[in-house]
Amino acid sequence: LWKLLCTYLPCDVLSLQKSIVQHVEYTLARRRYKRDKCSFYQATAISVRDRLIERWTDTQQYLSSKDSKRVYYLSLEYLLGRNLQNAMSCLALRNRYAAALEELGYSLEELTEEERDPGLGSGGLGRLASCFLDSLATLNFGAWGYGLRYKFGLFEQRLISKAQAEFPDFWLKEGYPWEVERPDVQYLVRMYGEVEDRVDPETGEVKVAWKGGEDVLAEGFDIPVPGFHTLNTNNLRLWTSKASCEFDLGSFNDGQYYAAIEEKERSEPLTSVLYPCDNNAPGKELRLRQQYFFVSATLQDILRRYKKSPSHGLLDLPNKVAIQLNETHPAIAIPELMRLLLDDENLCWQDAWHIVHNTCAYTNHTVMPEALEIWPLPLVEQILPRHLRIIYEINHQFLSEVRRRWPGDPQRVARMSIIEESEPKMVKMAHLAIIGCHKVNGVAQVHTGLLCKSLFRDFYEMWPEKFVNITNGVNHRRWMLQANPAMSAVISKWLGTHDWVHDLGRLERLKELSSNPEFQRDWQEMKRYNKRKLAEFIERTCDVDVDADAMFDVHVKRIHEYKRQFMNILGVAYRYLRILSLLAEEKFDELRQVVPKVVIFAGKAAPNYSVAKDVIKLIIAIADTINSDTRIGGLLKVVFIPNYNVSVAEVIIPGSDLSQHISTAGFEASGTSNMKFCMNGSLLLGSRDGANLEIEQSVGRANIFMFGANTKEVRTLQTTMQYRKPQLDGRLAHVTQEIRSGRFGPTSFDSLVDSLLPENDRYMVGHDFGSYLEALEVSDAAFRKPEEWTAKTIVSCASMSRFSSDRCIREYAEKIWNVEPHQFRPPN
Ligand code: DL6
Repeated sequence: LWKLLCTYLPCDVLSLQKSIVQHVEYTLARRRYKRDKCSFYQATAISVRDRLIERWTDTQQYLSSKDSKRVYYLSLEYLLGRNLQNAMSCLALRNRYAAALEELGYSLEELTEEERDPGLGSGGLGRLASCFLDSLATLNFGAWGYGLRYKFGLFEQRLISKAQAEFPDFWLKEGYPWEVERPDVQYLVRMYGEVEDRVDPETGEVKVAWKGGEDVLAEGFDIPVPGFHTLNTNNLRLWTSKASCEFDLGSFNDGQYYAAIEEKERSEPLTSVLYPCDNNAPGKELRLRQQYFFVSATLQDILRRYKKSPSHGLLDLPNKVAIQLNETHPAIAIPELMRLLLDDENLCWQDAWHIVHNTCAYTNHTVMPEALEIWPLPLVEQILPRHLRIIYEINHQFLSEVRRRWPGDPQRVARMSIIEESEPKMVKMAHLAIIGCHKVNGVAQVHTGLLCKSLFRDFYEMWPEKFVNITNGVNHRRWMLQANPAMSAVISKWLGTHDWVHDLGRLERLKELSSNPEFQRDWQEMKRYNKRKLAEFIERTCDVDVDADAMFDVHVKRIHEYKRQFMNILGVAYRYLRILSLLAEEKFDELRQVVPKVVIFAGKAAPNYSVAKDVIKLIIAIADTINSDTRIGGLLKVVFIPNYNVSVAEVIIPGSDLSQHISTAGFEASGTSNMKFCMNGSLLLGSRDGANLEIEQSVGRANIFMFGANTKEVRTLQTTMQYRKPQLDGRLAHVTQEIRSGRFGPTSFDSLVDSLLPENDRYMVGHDFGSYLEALEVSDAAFRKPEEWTAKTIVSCASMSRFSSDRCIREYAEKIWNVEPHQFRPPN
């Protein structure tokens, strides 16, 4: 009987249909004959989830039986994207589900649209975490992600009165069929209260007790993370906060109904909302509480699982567990793990420190000072009094070592301390993470170089072997196979195999074909098809009609001064003014040379970031003027697509010809959409920053348009500009004058325009503007030669193997985690 029961669910078309219809009727209790896309999407998702769950439980069982080392990825953010097609492809059931649904009267595509993106992250850091989970599963690593189940994800952006307006994103409104609630996985997390020294009467040893305060309950929700064409299925566990007891029965019995539910009210907001900042630390008390709540529940869970095995001694933890901290957001894990080992497990300081240090590693994703987390010491003391004591002790021991290594260098001691001696004193989370972890990594070569040479230089001098670079990567299965089926079909047809899906290096063979006219024809048709889809999407979302034969020039990412969407729109305004002057001067030969262009922007600005919101307003104002100017015909259109998220990116990226990644050098740690665009046959126009530089090495200088100052030049310019103000580029001066004079609507955008004055221009827009326009001209000239352009896009795509998250994960496994993939096979 058990043998019979242990076989996996049937996956023929009829069985899939039965399972979908049964879930509509029995799980959702809806009418199976009623046409209802939402129910059928949910039932299909649950049917797929059933098939994931059996692999998932088997994987976990296998890992426990083999006692394999596990990786735990701790991230306050994930941007998972839609799961339906991804899960079906992983199970190799996409075609069968599509056929099953077709006969039931639904297309897989229309049901896909029913799924809401869980926006549990604000930008590149969260999307990277999701790519990592996918690659970890596909490469057969036993790994879990941990995060928070925010009730409201990243806000929904709408454009109202020509500006960004924010609306809450209640992504759980219809339920989330991919998750499984775990009421049996609950932990208490304490905050506030006091610490007290207690002398053990028998040993005379002083122990610290943390008393009082408030308890919040953490409950786990699990989402299976399937690997592609492998049985290995990992887990993403997201915590939600609950009151530690539903009702205070004492108050309830006293007739104080409201007092009884007060605690419930106080505890639940903890995981209500994601802070929408990207490269900016919000510095709010609730955020610190979220971080600690997340870390404490996660570490309790990891330790509980670890201790389940009778053979495990705690000192062996680093051999069985690797914990990766995604940025400093979970850095409070260092003192929390110390606390659990010292106070709950009664280990001595040296043993506890050995375990923490050898288990944890930290990834840095930014060098921007405003994004580096520091917490007021009095706040840490109030919320986490026990942890502050531990931090003091870590700092004390660390600074003693610094003093031994560099006697008579008090400045160095002050620079390296975890505590900043300001008013109030601050706790520097990055220092805590570096000291507490055995490895620290940056996310692109130039970024890691900056960490070692400037931001963390003192630490690098002390422990050079601690610092490593692991350049970011993206999951090409989502960003090519899923997002761009037309391109995937062309690639597989010409390579005669699908094996590139497992090994992106196989694309190299496309380079030899890059000038083959028939291959080029297929490639161009594929691109036109994707551009038409994008044009329809633009029509639907922006009500602007665009020509799919124009060059689609795309700039999509969070709106931030350093990402320089401002410079892009100034360049667009310049192009518009130039077309007008060619028209006025009747220079028809030159006009014929102008490449028709659709400039596409998308991205969210943090709600309290007024400069970024002004940039959106300026883009919309300029777009309105240009799009309604009938004189320029189809030569230029500008659109701002609202509510950028993973699903919108999956439509935009395959439909692009050119993509812009134009941050000020030294500010963008890596960027990851640059990789996705190249993978989708789009050429990159980029500054000398982040992963752009490594992409340039891979695709070759002829296949990328680079411009502007490099990191070293930016640094020199920033100092020299303080006393030598350069002249504003004449073209830039002209554009800004036109903006101020009302050419693009009544708003003069004074503060934005003033930011271009040399003394204000932190992001070097003025300095780089000239070379930026030149790079645009070079890209226009290349686009005028379709065969050459197509060959470049093919070579660019074929050179992307380094930027797969598979490569990245293998590097983490080898350089940081010291783990091997496992060999899980199906049960017989
Ligand atoms: O590493 C992922 C991603 C990089 O690609 C971006 O360049 C970088 O800006 C982003 N960093 C953050 C930092 N957030 N904080 N703190 O989002 O990481």
